[in-house]
Amino acid sequence: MIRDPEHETMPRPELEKLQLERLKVKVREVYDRVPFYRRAFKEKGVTPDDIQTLADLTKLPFTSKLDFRDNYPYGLMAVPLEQAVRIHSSSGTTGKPIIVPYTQGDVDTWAEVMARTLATAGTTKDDVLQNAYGYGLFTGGLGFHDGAERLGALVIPTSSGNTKRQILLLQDLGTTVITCTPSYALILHETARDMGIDLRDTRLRLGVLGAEPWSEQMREDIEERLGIMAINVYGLTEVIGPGVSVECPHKCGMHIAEDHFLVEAIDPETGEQLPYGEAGELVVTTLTKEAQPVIRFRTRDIISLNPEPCECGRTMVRMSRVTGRSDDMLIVRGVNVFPSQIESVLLDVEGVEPHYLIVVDRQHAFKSDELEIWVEVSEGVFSDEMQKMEGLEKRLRSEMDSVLGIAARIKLVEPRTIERTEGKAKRVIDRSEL
Ligand code: DLL
Repeated sequence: MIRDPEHETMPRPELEKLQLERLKVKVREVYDRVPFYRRAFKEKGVTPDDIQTLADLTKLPFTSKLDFRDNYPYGLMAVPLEQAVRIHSSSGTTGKPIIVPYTQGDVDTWAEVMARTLATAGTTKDDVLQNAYGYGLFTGGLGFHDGAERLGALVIPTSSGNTKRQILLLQDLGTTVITCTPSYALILHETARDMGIDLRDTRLRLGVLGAEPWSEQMREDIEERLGIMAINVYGLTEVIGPGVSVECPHKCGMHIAEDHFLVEAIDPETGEQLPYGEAGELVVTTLTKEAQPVIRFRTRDIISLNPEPCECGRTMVRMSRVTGRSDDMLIVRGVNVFPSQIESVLLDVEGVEPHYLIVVDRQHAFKSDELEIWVEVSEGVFSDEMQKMEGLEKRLRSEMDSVLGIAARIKLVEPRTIERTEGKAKRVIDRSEL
């Protein structure tokens, strides 16, 4: 359902006009109120008056995670602290957490954006939505909670973890929509199976899954195991949390809430803006955030943008699945490869479970001659004769080589030996952590 047709199906020229109006206001606001931005603008020799068209965006400086660290905790705020009503946070890459304050206006906007996000994914007010994203500083829990309530769905705020109880509630309360990370969806399936429950026999029909990278193959696995449609949802703490983009049931890219977020794809090396269709780093400028607007935030997420109208009628630009983060790219004998590509190849092979670990030697800064991949094999295969295991190992090695061009050492492990995590899965691990 299109919850907000006025914005979601707005003709592009009108949408761009709205974006420009909002951009001008935000740029002026941060310049006047946030010393960090004023300084950064001055260094680039740009003032708010230079922003006359959307193309002028490229004149503005980028913001990065490091700027959050340097201005920790409140240095990027554009309103007095008394106007903030909530804080969310995520772990930074360099010690200090990322802090994001929200005004009441921000909380309201976000709830509306999330209601729209859930509606786009196919949720209605008649759904029973079990929210298994973690509640707390993480944006997943409260973000989905507020959006689902705004939509009028019945929310079960289980948070993540306590999986047996989740299954019990899911069955007894007639959950129709589950919201959690893709890896937690698999844990739900595994735990249900242990309890003798087939999730395909429950009322569960839809999963709105995100917060971590996952492949198309992983989607197929989840849809099959849980008997649901699995929809991809994307967002990040620095710009709001979940709600930046989401797929509609056509599953052909995530619609960006462009009336709130102005997006670009850039070349991560040069910072140059890329044309539609080319893979690059997603950069987001918030158009409506009050407490802590961000200008040209470099997400590190690699995506491509598609402006073609979608069959669903929405005119908003779609972004592809995140294929990797510019900082988690592995280099194996000079070949660049993202963990998600490895996942795609693994899960295409029969007899393999969607649980794996990529073991790297960080001493060599992600550069190695050979990669080690641990992967769980299915029950049937594991109990079978040695020969089958060897065949599988060989097959995986040759697929890695022929599809990705990398040499990988494959270690087949027993089902359920790789550690499960209830939030975001950790797929790449340093040898020293083993
Ligand atoms: O993960 C917000 C969120 C919550 C999104 C619930 C979706 C659902 P952070 O913890 O700040 O925020 O992590 C943001 O997670 O830059 C991506 O690298 C990654 N990420 C988020 N969604 C996806 C997705 C939340 N659908 C970082 N696919 C982002 C791939 C994703 N990566």
